[in-house]
Amino acid sequence: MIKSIVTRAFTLLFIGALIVACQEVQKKRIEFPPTDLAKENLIPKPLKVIPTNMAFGLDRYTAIYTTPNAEGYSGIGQFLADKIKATLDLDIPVNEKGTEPVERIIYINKSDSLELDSPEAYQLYITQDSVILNSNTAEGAFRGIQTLRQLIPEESNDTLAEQRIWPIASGKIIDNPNFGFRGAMLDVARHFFSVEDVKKYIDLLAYYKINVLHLHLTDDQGWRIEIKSWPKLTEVGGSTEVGGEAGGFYTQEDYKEIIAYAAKHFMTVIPEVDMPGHTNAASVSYPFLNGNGKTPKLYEGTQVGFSTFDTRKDTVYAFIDDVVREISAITPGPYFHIGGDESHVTKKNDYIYFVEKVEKIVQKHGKRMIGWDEIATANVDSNSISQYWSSGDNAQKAVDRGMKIILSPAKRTYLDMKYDTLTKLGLTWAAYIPVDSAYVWTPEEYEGIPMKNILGIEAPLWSETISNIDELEQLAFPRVIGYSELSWTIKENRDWENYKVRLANQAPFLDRMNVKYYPSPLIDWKKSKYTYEEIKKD
Ligand code: TNX
Repeated sequence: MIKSIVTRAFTLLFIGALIVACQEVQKKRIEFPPTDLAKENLIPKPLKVIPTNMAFGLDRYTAIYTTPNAEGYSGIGQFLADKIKATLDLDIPVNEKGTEPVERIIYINKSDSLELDSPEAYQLYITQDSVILNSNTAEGAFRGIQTLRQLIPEESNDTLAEQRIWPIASGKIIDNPNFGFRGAMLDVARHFFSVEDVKKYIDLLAYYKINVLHLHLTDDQGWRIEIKSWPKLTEVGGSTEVGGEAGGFYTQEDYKEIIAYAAKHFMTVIPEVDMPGHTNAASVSYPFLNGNGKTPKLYEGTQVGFSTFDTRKDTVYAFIDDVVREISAITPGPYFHIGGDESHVTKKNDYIYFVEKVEKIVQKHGKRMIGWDEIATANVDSNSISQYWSSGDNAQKAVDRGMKIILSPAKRTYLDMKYDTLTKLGLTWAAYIPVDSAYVWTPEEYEGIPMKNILGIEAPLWSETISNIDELEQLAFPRVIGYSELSWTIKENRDWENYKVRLANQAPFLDRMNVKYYPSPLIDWKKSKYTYEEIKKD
């Protein structure tokens, strides 16, 4: 109580000081031509945008201040300053006096407003002299910072002042996500992707407020995470990949580096160890695991559904216990994904027995189990989560069990599906998914799954046909940007015609980040280094 009064008093004092400071700088204010906050190309579109048709001038007389002693806030201020430095080559001091006098302030404020009713909610007030970002949590502040980054123009407006100045449209933004789970999955098993590749993907996803990265760490073609108690998994099982290249794996230190990088971007990592099918790489490493009656050999093809663990051996569960324990110990997020898809050579009863046993192991290690939609055929806990990829029947079973569902319908969200008949990379088994059909559907009303069962949306990128970051980007971008909006923005605020223009305007950002996005002919790209014609010629 007393603490809260003291906090409030300090906040009020600070705001008071801010108002005085703002009055001081009134005289130095620079007038810009009218800018309309409502016309900015924000993705995902915020809940409410109220323009006031003026602008805040970001320049070298700007400083960032964050609420003192609020955990995570100064780091977020620094994150913003680093991005401004990298993009605009502008040094903005954070919570300290810089070399220049301060005329305008970006204030990142931890509030305790009841209006901000979810952890990721934030409000942004932009006036001519200050930007005030309010959030109750560091996570909310981080999401708000992404909005602010998107509002900073790529080009400065130098005609009005002696120094370079970047006008930010004024007004108020009130924002809050529709779904708290907004994910992307990367298959590092079919082809391995380096820590640096994953970090770049995190950078890009975070800019669009995606907050979950699901890593598909094991499959028939490769085991990609070091397990100290079972070293052959990576020595043998990590040595190949689709097409016969050398494969690779993350040491536990590498994995921790990814986790830390994701955490800095307020992103939860979900590790997946796919079983009892998709386990050829594990069984080659330790043949006692194998349950399909054949001698396992390293596999570099792309077929699915031929492998299975032996589900009736205690030693198999002792092995799984070690794997889940070691990975859980270095995974701060609440989830562990057990795969469970396409176990075509596991007998039905064995599959059910397996999933129920592994669920207990996952829970024993303090994690909440996620599995592909087939897991709902077993008698799993209502606290476990089903990831819908293909079967409406399985989704219904999950609903009947009171489970939450992650929506990843293959024909809508699979980033590895080709855009159209001209796309070289990707598969077609579920659908062609052009940029519009990726966006124009309603997850809130998908196949009768009640809204209360939907945890969120995730876009999986399987890697049978992609082997480097450029190819990854070509399949993921621009579609993954659309999934960010589908999961953050409420239905009433989504509209293809409007989205299409905002997407076209992402080109300068994507180009600057050196993202080899697919320049879909459906979009009138603002400025694109890679033309549709070039891709067609490939
Ligand atoms: C199906 S989706 C799979 C993956 C493949 C993918 C290719 C799912 C749970 N299993 O093993 O990589 O199709 O699109």
